[in-house]
Amino acid sequence: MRHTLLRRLLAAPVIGTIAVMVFAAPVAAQSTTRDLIMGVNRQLMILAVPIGVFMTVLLLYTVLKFRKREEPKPTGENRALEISWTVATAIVLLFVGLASYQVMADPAVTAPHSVEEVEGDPVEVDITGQQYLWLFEYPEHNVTKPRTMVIPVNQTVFMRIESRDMIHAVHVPGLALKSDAIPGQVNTLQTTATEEGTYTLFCAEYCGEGHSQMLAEVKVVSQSEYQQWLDDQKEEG
Ligand SMILES: [Cu+2]
Repeated sequence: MRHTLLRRLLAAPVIGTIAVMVFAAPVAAQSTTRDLIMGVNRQLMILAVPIGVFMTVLLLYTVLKFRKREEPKPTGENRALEISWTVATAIVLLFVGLASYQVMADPAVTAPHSVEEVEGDPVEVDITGQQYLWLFEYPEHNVTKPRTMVIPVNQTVFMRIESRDMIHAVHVPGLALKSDAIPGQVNTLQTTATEEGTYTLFCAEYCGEGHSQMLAEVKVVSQSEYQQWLDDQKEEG
């Protein structure tokens, strides 16, 4: 009877794993950065949910099964058990470490310091934060625009981020980009947007009374629209 109960309880982690795999199924990401981060998040969830469910079930089972024992006896040494939980923990930590390291070492997550280290032909954008707006400069084309950054889809974009006054932070959740903007220091971001659309850039570091209005738009457009936009800017300038 009890064994049937135990077996039923142990089915929970299996059901949990299946549920996570169904609900955390890969969805089309909007940038290579987002794809990497969501991917490792999914992997870790598939690992963490069954372990969490298994531990909870084990705890409940132990509490229920032994609740009536009046004279509890301490557990003696059990070397096999101790070795197995040490090894199991080491394997879990190794998996978490390797999975995270692979993502963190990717240039789309930890960008190189200079554009020379970027493969291919990246679009360069210098992003400057100031109370309370964002400026986007395209140094290769001599174009500077406030409040709107236009980038081509499926091409690497390399961004240098700086501030003129306070500490600000670039945050584009839709593309999974985030970096501090610090006076006197250049931080970098690199990504390839893979889906056209308009994404909001938020300032993610409280920088004064206009902080909540310190927004910008990131427009991901086709290659031809991007060229057209650049030409228009040059004519205007
Ligand atoms: Cu700000």
